[in-house]
Amino acid sequence: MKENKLIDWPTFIGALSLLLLVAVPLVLFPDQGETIVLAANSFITEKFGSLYLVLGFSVLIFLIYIAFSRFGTIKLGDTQVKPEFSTITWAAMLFCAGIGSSILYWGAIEWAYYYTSPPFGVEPKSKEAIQWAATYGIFHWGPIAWAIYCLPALPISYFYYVKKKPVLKISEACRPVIGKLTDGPIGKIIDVLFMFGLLGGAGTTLALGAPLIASGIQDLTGINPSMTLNTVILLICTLIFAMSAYSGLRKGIKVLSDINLWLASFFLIFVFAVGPTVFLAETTLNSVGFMLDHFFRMATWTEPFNDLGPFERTGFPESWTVFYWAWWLVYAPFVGLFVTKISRGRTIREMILGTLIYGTIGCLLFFGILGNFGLYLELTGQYSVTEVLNQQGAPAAIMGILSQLPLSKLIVAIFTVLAIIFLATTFDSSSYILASVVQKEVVDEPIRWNRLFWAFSLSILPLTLMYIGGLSTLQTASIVGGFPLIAITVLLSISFIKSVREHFIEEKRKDRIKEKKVS
Ligand code: NM2
Repeated sequence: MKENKLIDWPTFIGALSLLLLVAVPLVLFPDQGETIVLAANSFITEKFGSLYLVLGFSVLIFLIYIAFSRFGTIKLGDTQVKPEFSTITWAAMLFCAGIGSSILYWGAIEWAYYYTSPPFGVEPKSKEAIQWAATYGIFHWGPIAWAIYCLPALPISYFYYVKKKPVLKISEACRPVIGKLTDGPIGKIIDVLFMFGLLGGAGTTLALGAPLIASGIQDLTGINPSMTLNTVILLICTLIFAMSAYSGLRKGIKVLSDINLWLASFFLIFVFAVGPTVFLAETTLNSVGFMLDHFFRMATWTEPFNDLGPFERTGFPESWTVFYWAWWLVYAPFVGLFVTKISRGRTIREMILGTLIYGTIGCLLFFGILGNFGLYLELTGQYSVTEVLNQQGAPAAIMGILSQLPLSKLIVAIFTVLAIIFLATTFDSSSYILASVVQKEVVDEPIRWNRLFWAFSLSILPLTLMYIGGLSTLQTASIVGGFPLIAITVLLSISFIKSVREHFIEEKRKDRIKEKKVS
């Protein structure tokens, strides 16, 4: 078949084998599997935790430098081209591309984990713990996180618009550094590792999202959550996406994303208006200041010593900051490909500052409104979120928070629909990218069976992870998947710097020739 010739089989088989190599033993030997997964988690986070922190922090500094240097003035597209989308639409699309159902989950509940197990040796549930609880989430979904998202967009968009070379593969964006190796095994390994990372990151997302939806369904219908229900939910989300992809209705997903944006905005405005508005506004603003005050401290906290005794650790930085940076990292090249597509006509500076600012503000709204509402319930004693969290788990606690709102059934329904659409769009965008990477060439869209294949493959890891269970297990998928991405991110940065330097040398040379001609 002609279609099959388009498939880049070594990458296809490489990524699939790696996926099965991880998933199959875990299903066959779940008990040993759990031990191995947790060992892998602590090995990477304890031995290399600092590396993730250094990377996150450096990426932010690097981006700010690029934005304000002459490189920031490079325009993505020809000089006369105007930005394709208005800034608001651009910001909304950017946010939707990078953020999925996880913000519903963590936005609502992250504070509760910090409140009961705070950082810096702070007394649990103390006044100080409240401050950190309301702040740390915003930090983990803040400027460093969005900087990690933005970095791959630099080389990719530069090649796409300025050099006019469409980049659909991450290996291609590394070409200025690795040269001809891009076309050999090294290039393929880069792509396979990127795919593996994305499968891991999506694994974490889907394994968190499915039980959340199950809990919403339980609230609405009384059906008890179970592994079967989780599996059905993942299948339904795949099917929603598959139907629109199969019928060629690209618009289907676009419509879903729009509905999501409206529903999410309505939801947040509703909670803000009928909830404790002043408390929400004050706590959010206060947390922004608190975060800025402690930004460097949080960005570099490795917990080398604390009150527990020498070499005793709470594991806070590993369980949270390192996990988060890894999780953003695995999605970053994929977001980079998307941001590139929507950024025609903008300058690199606009792209960087837009991502950092709008991304951070978007997350701030979710955490500030949804998270602080839960905190309010806890502090006033109206509803003990932490108790439910301890006894029944996070999804039940989240639904419990929502049930404290007026029209609670409607709100739970909206929330559950939001989570379902978010998951369906995660399947859509991730399978699009996975399928594109394993093709030699993409005409219009990746081949249909190829997309569907990756959409279904995306469920393999979350199903395995949910089967084993435990938050650390889910986190491990991103942490392990994200590890090779550290090196790839460094490669991408060097690649960008190298190309834009050459760009300016070339411009100067052209100017000199022009000057000579004039004189
Ligand atoms: N990030 C933003 O599940 C999702 O929301 C996708 C998750 C990396 C934490 C992205």
